Amino acid sequence: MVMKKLLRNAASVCAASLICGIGFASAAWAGTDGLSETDGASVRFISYGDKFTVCDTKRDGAAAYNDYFWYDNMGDHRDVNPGSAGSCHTFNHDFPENEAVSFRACEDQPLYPDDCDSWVNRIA
Ligand SMILES: [Ca+2]
Repeated sequence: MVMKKLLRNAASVCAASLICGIGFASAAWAGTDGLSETDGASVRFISYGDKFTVCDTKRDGAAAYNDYFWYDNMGDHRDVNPGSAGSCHTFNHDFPENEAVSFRACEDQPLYPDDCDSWVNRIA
């Protein structure tokens, strides 16, 4: 968490000057971004800030959600897009630095098993 704050500060210094180049690049954190998509839902993970953006991509009456876990021993968690088709909602988290995060885009099917993509594994 502290490291991310430092990097955010470093990024804003970089934005304001041209001096940062190599120093900032070598200090880059190890987080990796990712995308999971299924018919009717998409989830994008941005490791910088630990954000999930959950989009409902189909007008079918089924809600889109992000099914995710990380190693907090609390099992699966859900970020449910509260909007309707065409909407996206971003959820902010604060995972430990360099923690493995697994997630998948899902569609909440009232009458059938939920339609989920396969798991995507990334680094927070
Ligand atoms: Ca939908």
